[in-house]
Parts: sequence; C-alpha cells; structure tokens
Amino acid sequence: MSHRPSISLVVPMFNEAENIEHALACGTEALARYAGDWEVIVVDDASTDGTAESGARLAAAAPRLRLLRHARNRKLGGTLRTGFAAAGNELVLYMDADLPFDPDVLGRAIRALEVTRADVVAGYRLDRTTEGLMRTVYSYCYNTLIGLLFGWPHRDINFSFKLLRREVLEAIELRSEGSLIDAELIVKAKKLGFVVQQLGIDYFPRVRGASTLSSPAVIFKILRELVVLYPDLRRPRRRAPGGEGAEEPRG
Ligand SMILES: Nc1nc2c(ncn2[C@@H]2O[C@H](COP(=O)(O)OP(=O)(O)OP(=O)(O)O)[C@@H](O)[C@H]2O)c(=O)[nH]1
Ligand SMILES: [Mg+2]
Repeated sequence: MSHRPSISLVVPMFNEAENIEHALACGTEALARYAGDWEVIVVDDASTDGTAESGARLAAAAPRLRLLRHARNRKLGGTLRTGFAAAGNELVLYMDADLPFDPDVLGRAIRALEVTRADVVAGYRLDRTTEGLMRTVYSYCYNTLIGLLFGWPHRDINFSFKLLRREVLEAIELRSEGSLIDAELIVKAKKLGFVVQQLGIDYFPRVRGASTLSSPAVIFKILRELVVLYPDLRRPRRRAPGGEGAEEPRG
C-alpha cells in the first residue's frame, strides 16, 4: 500500500457494556496496522448499562479515543450523525459495537478503495444465513425495495461496514434518525456522483449483549422515515463546503 491514510473509526453504542472493551481493542489493533494517523470516536446513545462509564475509563487511558455522549437516546441515525460530524480524518469507518466482522478487513477495504478509486467501500455479508431465516428474508426484501426505488442493486444496505472518504460525508446532508441512515448514506452518495464499491466480508452474528435493532418497531420506523425522506433521497442536495446544502444534484 503506497500511503497509510488517516482514519476515524466511528462506533455507535447503546448498552454495549459487554462488548465495548473488546470491540475497541480489536478496532484499535487494525487501525494501528493499517492507518497513518487515527482516532476512535465512540458515541454512547444514553446507555443505561455502564457503557458510558467503561467508555470514560478507556478514553482516560487512550488519548486517541474520544467518547461522545447523548443525554437522551437518539437511535442509530442520530448517533452516527454525531460521530460523523466529529470525525476529522481522511477516511471514516463505521463499525457496530458487537463486532459483526473482523476489523482487520480494513486493510482489504483500503486496498479496494485505492485500486478501484472509489469514494465508499460498503461491505456485504458473504453468508448471513447464520442469523436465521426471518432476518435473511427481511434483509433480502429491504435490499430489493431500496434497489427498486432508487434504480440499482445493492447487496446489503444495512451491514455496518462502510469505509468512506470524508468528502462524501461533507457533501451529504444526513437526516435519518433511525436505521434508514445506511440507505440514506448509500443512496445520497450514489445520487451525488460518488463511486460506491461493494466488498464481501465474513459475518459473525452477535454473541454477547442484547440485540436492539432487529425489532418490528425498528423496521416500522425505517419504512416511515423512508416515506418522509423519499423526495430528499431521490434528489439530494449537495452541501456547500462549510455550510448548509444549496446546490442542485449532479444526476
Ligand atoms: N445509537 C444507537 N445505537 C444503537 C441503538 N441500538 C443499537 N445500537 C447500536 O447499533 C449497532 C448495531 O446494533 P445491533 O443491536 O447489533 O443490531 P443488528 O446488528 O441489526 O442486530 P444484532 O447483531 O442481532 O444485535 C451496535 O453498535 C449497537 O450498539 C440505539 O438505540 N441507538
Ligand atoms: Mg449487530
């Protein structure tokens, strides 16, 4: 690899006391291996299980780790927006706290970004049948729906591995509060002319801590936000550098 890029790792956390220390250790190990400069931004979404206390203890001992805290629970979309706004490096990687992939895949993803000259590398699960038939079917339906609405196939919209050039986040105005955020990110990036490549990744289902994003309420909220934000996703505006969005889309 010709250049070791600077990377901000953004990790959203809600009640991840059982996972935080291990996830950050594995993430940090990969950053040290593949990044030039790096930082880790943990966004605690008003956890009630000691996640924030563990985060504060870890941050006190690790200068490259920043802990941001929400006073009230703002869900995945609000939490990622907080993390992305704080990310200051060339590349931004978004990763779930329950380690659904080995963070060492970062090396392959940086390579893919360089080789393909993409702006975003989005991971897809090579095999997600391990998490059960129903969730596999939901995921297939959701990916198909997004593909039909926006006109191109994407294999695994909601998988948390996304490596982005910071310009992408600077150009996009994200508005989702809930788990529509992944679709909003990919759809708006493509609509604004950024190149998105997909990379197959081994997937590991959660083994510790409670699952909070796979409920009917979360799916309902995704669909409701999709209806509200649909016009914006069809014709997103490019954010002017350093200001609010004002320009018309490229395509
Ligand atoms: N900000 C925020 N993040 C959340 C919330 N619920 C979950 N998360 C985080 O979002 C990420 C994904 O949540 P998961 O519960 O693993 O969702 P999932 O991957 O669809 O399902 P499982 O892996 O089966 O639990 C994790 O880092 C969670 O800590 C929430 O209410 N707010
Ligand atoms: Mg998970």
